[in-house]
Amino acid sequence: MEGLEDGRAALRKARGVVMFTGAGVSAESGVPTFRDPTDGLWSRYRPEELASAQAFARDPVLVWRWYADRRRGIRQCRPNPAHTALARFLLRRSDATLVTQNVDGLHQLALEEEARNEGSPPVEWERMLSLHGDIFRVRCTRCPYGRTQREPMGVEDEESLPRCPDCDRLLRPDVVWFGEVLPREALEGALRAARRADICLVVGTSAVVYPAASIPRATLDGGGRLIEVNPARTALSALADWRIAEPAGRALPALLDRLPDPTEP
Ligand code: BV8
Ligand code: ZN
Repeated sequence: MEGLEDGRAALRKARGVVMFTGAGVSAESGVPTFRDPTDGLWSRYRPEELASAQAFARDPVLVWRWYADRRRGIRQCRPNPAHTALARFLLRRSDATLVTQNVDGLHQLALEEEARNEGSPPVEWERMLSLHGDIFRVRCTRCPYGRTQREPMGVEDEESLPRCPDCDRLLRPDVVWFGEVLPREALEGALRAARRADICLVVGTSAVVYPAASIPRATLDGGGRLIEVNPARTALSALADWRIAEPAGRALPALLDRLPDPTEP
């Protein structure tokens, strides 16, 4: 696998590693990415046309049906070997931080499973950062109410739209829509870790959505280097020192497993 040995050597020497992931890391789990032409009802819309407060205000039933559909699909999905390899690396290396754009919760699931398998304490929240929220959380469009909501949602019409138990206003998916600001602590924590990192491992992202896509660039600005894992070229490929043009489920176990922890004596 081209780029693999050099990438492993760079990770072995690195002090500070940020792993930055997008939808491609969940592709082998069966979660559709944003830029794949999804089939059925949703191929008529671009995500930017549905994942926004304007779309929700205009047609909350359509937007909720899109999210209910995506949740139904994601609920059947399991972490794949890419999620597991990243979780093991994060648990083993206290100088590693995982920053994801994904809202599918598969990184968190893999981390919980690996921590249980290894009998290790859960990773501190500052090292597992979600920039765009969680598709299995809902929050009120007006008051502070919010909760995890994993059960299926049958949204067919106005009457079946989920409402806040405290103030009766509409509930919305607790994700960051286009035109909305990202959670400040997660974004600042991710940028801080990226600036200090020797390596940013960029996995399965087209790197076109900002400000998330500024994370790998912050590593470059801090004098660090990029490893990109993606079968296709992206906006970052020309800036990557190493590219592994393989699916993440195959590349990441080969790249990360059994790497010694340089911080151990
Ligand atoms: C904001 C949650 C403004 C919702 C998402 C400059 C600066 C700041 C903002 C902007 C800017 N320019 C433009 C903007 C606006 C906008 C933006 O970036 N637009 C883009 C389209 C140009 N940004 C925003 O609106 C952000 N907010 O800036 O607010 C503001 C500022 C101040 C004050 C107030 C407001 C908010 C953006 C967040 C949107 N929410 N998700 C939901 O999921 O429903 S974005 C969503 O799309 C994802 O989270 C992700 O970020 C993005 C999809 O990208 P990828 O994950 O990369 O997925 P994609 O399908 O594109 O690519 C998959 C890749 O995987 C491919 O390369 C493929 O080759 C590869 N792959 C496939 N299979 C595999 C694989 N790789 C490895 N293995 C495989 N097996
Ligand atoms: Zn409320």
